[in-house]
Amino acid sequence: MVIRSALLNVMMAAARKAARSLLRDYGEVENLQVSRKGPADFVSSADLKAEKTLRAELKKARPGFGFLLEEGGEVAGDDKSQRWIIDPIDGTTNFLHGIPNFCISIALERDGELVAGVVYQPLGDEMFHAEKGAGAFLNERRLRVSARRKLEDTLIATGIPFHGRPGHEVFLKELAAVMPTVAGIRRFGSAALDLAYVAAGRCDGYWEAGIKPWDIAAGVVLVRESGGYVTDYDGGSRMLDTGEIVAANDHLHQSLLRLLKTARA
Ligand code: 2AM
Ligand code: CA
Repeated sequence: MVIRSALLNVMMAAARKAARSLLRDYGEVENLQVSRKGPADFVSSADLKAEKTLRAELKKARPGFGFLLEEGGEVAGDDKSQRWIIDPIDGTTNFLHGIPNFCISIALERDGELVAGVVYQPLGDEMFHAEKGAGAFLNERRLRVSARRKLEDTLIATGIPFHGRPGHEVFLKELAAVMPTVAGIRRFGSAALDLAYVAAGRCDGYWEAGIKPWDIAAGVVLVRESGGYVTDYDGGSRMLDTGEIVAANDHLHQSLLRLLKTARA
């Protein structure tokens, strides 16, 4: 039996509550695929509804904390030192297309440092959670990053820049550098879950640029607490500011970082 802190319990309960309406809406989205208008408007209302629930639940439990929300932006709290960083649906495009790889992501930042993270994938009922200094877990099971040492054996996740966004050419260079050296590359479409997969040893590494704080904040805690390394492209910890992130197990992080650097040179 894992003993969890009150803080993680609050975060997990909020995620489960928001997931209930999300799952109902996802069921509808699957039906809407065949309509010509498509489910886009429906999905944005599902997103807003989930965010509202998360905000209300967390506010009830910790009234003073501030928020950084994907939809609602920054909301200052009375307690300036702590804020929740929230993505109500990470993997929105998947959700919209009836693909089950999406999640709720909640992180807590205290004095500028990420101290707790929850990534909940409702369809698989996979609750990834971590608190600084207390380890990372998937449901009841303790997580550890993979032990693979050779790049040629590794499965690496990444994200591809979206339509209308910059960075397509740079991404292709990065891909050209990484692809021939690894066993395989995956593009799952949810940054938070990609990081959770690195924490769980399912993937050996992950990189992406142009990413937002709410996509990665919770996943960063998961990777660190499972013994992995997570940095920006310079090897520092300004991922939330730069929107660039490289995560991997302890053996591979430097090699992956080096490959990405050469690609950009
Ligand atoms: P989202 O689903 O919350 O938007 C995958 O590469 C990551 O990019 C996901 O975490 C996803 O988060 C984010 N993403 C998806 N569509 C996006 C868009 N149009 N603009 C910016 N980020 C996006
Ligand atoms: Ca997101």
